Amino acid sequence: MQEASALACGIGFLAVKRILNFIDGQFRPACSGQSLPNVNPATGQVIAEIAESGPEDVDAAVAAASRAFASWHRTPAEERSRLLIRVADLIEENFEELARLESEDTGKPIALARRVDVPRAVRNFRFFATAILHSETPCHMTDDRALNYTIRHPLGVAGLISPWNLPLYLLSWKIAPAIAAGNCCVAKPSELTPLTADRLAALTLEAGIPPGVVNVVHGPGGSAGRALTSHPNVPLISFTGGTKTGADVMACAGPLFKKVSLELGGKNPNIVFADADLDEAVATSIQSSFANQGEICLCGSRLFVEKPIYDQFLERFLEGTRKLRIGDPQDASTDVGALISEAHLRKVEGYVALAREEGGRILIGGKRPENLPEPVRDGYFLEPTVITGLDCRGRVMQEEIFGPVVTVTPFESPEEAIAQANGTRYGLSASLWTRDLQKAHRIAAALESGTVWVNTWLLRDLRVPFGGMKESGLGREGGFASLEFFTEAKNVCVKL
Ligand code: TXE
Repeated sequence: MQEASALACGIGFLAVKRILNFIDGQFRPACSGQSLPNVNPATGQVIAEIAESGPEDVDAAVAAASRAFASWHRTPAEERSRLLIRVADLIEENFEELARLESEDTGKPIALARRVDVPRAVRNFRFFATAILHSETPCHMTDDRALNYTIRHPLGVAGLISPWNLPLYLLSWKIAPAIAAGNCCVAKPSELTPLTADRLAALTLEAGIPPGVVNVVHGPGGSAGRALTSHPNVPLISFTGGTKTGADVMACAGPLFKKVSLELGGKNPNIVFADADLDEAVATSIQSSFANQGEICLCGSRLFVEKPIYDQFLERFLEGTRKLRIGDPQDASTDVGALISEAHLRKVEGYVALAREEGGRILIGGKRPENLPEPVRDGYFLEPTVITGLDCRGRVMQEEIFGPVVTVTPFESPEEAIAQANGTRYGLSASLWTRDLQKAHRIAAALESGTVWVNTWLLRDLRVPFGGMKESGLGREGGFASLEFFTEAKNVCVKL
């Protein structure tokens, strides 16, 4: 199957994979015949060529999905469940290959891909495969006069657009509930990270998912992605990506009255009170600042520390950060890998320069690491960077940087911490650290944030509603919220 999806082709002296679209159970090149280079950000080398798709390819994928929908939505839930569980099993069987591909494609440490990305893809399929066996719809009597019950229908073709930071994790988070609920889908992964989407497409076929139920179209957001968000036969869009792009998705989907779910950016506060367990708060804050090079929408990029422990916390935080090993993502001991692209590295470096202009102090990092070993010498790396002394209203503390950069700011009272935490246009997630649970509940209630973690970070239970407030998104996915999003309710009222 893999041979079919990734044909070898010669570019200069390098043999690179050719990533094709997956439409109606077949791998095929883009209608334009054009392709885009796909770069390993740790080495700067081209590792694949991907189909550069446009509206014609999306049309073909939507047509295939529409045809498949006729029988897929009638397939009994038990059978859909069995097939999804088979996909989960196949991801597990191909665990090492998927972890390696994810690391090569994104620059993330392979240890992280093994610990987070691939296991979560397995869980996503298992979770929704079993959720559909346990969901029910409401039914009630209107006095003695009528019986009301609700039917939930899948909508048809779901358009699923995903980003580059957690490619397999986020794509499977969309594909699994979409098809579990009886929809067929056209997925558009990020053009920067097509490799695991390509493998997943092959695994769905191997699992026995009928052709056309899952389709994958590769290529740029402006052509392939837009063709999907503005397609009249795609009634539903689930999008994860930048806030600006989210606005464009809404502008395309709005006039067509599509159902839309948007998971967008974040500028998440991480608030540490003086009574916190300092060991845990320091260790987890290092993770929440720099995991995946800070390229997780849930990273705590604004750290607020209560004055009495500010110096002590900062000292220990810097000490721990200095110990992070930056280098070859394929080395199992690496903690911090490469950023996704040279353009993104420049953007993040631009924010470091801006921090200096805004009066900030770069305590550590802020530059590319020196003396990296040969295979990764030209990769897009940036040292974990800690900045203090910034005004909360400045651009560095207001805009999403999406890199290994964290700001640290002292606060004097819970009220000040809440005001600072809520003082951005984002509202995705927040962490707070305290041993006083009453205080924790009070502050959690006051934070404008879709998720609040207390004394932890990134502890994800797939049943909970997940999404952002303000400009961090629209709608909730996760658990039954996903199954609701991927279906439409119909009330049937029977007069007795
Ligand atoms: O996201 P984009 P990018 C944030 C982060 C990052 C910024 C840009 O701040 O720096 O977004 O990242 C497709 N119509 N996040 O450039 O452009 C695109 O091809 C339809 C936060 O990757 O939003 C890709 O598949 N689709 C985030 C997907 O949208 C379009 C994770 C996301 O790309 C499109 C990643 C269009 N007009 C980045 N333009 C999170 N919250 O998890 C692009 N796309």
